Amino acid sequence: MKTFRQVFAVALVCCSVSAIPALSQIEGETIATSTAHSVAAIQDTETPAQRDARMAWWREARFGMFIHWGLYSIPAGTWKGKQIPSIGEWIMNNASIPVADYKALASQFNPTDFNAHNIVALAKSAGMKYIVITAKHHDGFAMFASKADPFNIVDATPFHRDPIRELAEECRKQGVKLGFYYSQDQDWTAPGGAAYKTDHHDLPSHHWDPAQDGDFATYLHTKAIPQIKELLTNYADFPVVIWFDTPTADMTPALAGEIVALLNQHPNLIWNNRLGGGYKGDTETPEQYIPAQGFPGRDWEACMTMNDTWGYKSYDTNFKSTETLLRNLIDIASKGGNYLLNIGPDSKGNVPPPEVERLRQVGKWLAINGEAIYGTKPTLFGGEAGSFSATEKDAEGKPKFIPAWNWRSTTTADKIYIELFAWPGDSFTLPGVPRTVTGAYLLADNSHAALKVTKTGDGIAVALPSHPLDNIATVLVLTTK
Ligand code: H79
Repeated sequence: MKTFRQVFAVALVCCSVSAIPALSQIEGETIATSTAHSVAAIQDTETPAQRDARMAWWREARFGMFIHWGLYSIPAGTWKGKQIPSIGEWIMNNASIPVADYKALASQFNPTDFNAHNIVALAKSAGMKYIVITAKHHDGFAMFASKADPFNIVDATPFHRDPIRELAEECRKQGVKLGFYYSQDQDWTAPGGAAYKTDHHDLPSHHWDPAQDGDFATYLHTKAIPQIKELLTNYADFPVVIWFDTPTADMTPALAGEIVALLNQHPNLIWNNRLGGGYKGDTETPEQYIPAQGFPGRDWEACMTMNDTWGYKSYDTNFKSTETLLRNLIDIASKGGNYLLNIGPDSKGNVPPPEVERLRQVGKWLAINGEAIYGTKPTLFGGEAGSFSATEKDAEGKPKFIPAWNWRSTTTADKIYIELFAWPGDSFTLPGVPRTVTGAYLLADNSHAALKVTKTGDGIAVALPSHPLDNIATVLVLTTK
């Protein structure tokens, strides 16, 4: 058995970040003294076993639905007759829309087609285990009932309903978990909220309307923190996740610490690495890309769009194929991560049909092959994901990773799953397997008919039928001991 010291040493290496507090130990007890943080976060003080328990459902889930929905679904990418480039939820910033003009959109927001039951059922039919919805994006509009600020969907629109409450109720009924995205730092309609127009996240705020000017700490104390409190306390079992975004230098360690003190009161909560103030949170959040090798030792979640926008844009029809979406899910699972895949409902509350169609198709595959994804561990191999180019460099000047798309692998205690993208012919060979293989079959074959396995030195060859059972990914199961 490993000693407590050994276990903890591993945990520290895994998240070797400056934010981790100095630790001293007395016989199995951890005393955390925060050096970098004035307020120690739960991640700084819990034991590895407590962390595993807190993260268990999230690690099992592997697939979640991101929902970007707000006032930006009304202009839907067009302002004053001009199509505004880039992501739809940024239209206020990208078109430099004055605060009063943007706020006036609220009086037109009446998404009477919104149906929480159908959205949660859609997530379920896609095989998604959790939902994260924009409770407030950078535009500052709260999609929930808020006493802290009147610019919210209940008080400022003819709709007068709280979709977050309706989703929470449906998620409870249908057994889906619910988390809230909250833009804690950028807020383009609140005085003092941050705004930036470049990807240099630590430049000072860049306001385009004097109505945005003000003191950041005052914004935080009068709007963001009170609203985070509302979100943490008004929805019974939820949120299970708080998803922060785009921290700037305005979010000092001391200000972030005030938010952390609130989060600490919810000991099962999971929150991401985008709070700011030096806090690392629970999860790495690669956005719109899948890291070559995941984040070994860290929990991580790739968030991605199905087309090229998060918030609805009427003319963005550049949808990825079901094949790409499904292979992304498998690729991510094989590297130990979660896939948070976005939908962007329109201003009436309808989910765009191409998104519904793709989610249903992914769900059909998962209904048959889900055991190769949910709760699995990363690949035991690694080379199958691709390799680093000897000549090509990436944007940072490092060797470029060239992905390969022949197969991926996921793992459980007694099985190795091989998700075959390209059908290898009449036999699949592995030069080395770090376990003893006791049998093989195709997951989508109802009878689980045994496939012939031949030993080849340290590896195996598995005899396959002539055609795949699924054109996107056929799962070969190796039973192991
Ligand atoms: O909520 C979604 C995005 O709105 C948000 N994060 C995801 C989950 C996000 N905020 N910033 N970014 C993503 C990346 C920033 C891109 C920027 Fe730009 C480049 C900001 C300014 C230059 C994109 C291009 C937005 C405006 C122009």
